[in-house]
Amino acid sequence: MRLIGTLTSPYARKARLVLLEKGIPHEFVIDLPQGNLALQANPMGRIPALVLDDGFCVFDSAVIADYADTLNDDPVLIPRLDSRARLRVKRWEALADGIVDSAVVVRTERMRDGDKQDAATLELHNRAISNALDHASSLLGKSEWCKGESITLADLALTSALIYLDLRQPERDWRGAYPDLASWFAKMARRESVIAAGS
Ligand SMILES: N[C@@H](CCC(=O)N[C@@H](CS)C(=O)NCC(=O)O)C(=O)O
Repeated sequence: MRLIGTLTSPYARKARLVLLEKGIPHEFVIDLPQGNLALQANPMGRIPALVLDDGFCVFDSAVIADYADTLNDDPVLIPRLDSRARLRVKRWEALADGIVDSAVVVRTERMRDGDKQDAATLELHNRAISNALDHASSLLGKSEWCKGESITLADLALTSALIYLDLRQPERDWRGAYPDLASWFAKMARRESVIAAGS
């Protein structure tokens, strides 16, 4: 299978981390959003897109993660039998993706000329990020993993979101505000998959 994305896309990183953690053989092919490969695989031209060996195309990152997790049990990243545990992991993913969604809006807004930037949009989305970080930190507490006793999609999605936040909002001192989250992230950043996916 081929995963289409870029090295900086947080959604692509999340999908890639899932494939790497599960040891699913794949080729990572770099293409920009709206690039030829991205458009062939996803009518919206967004990345990531996963092209299966028979040509079937899968998007978006949550669907890719969900599908990839069914391919083997080593490890199971989205609980299968316990519906509340499954719900918790998927809610973590939504929280992490929500951080990314707002960080993308802030970045897009900041790329406009100063006088064209909308202060209310910046305030709304920066506040959403702050609230989401606050929520993530209190949910995580001092636990080793976001959910349960082992790694799940929740850890990978949050790692991906924080890497993106460091890239686009390096001025945001979330480590200072949330030392336990910072320790958890430092441990995640040392994982082979995270190193392989780059930052
Ligand atoms: N919900 C989608 C979001 C994907 C997404 O928005 N990707 C960005 C790149 S980080 C993109 O392709 N943007 C270009 C566009 O929206 O046209 C997912 O999780 O895969």
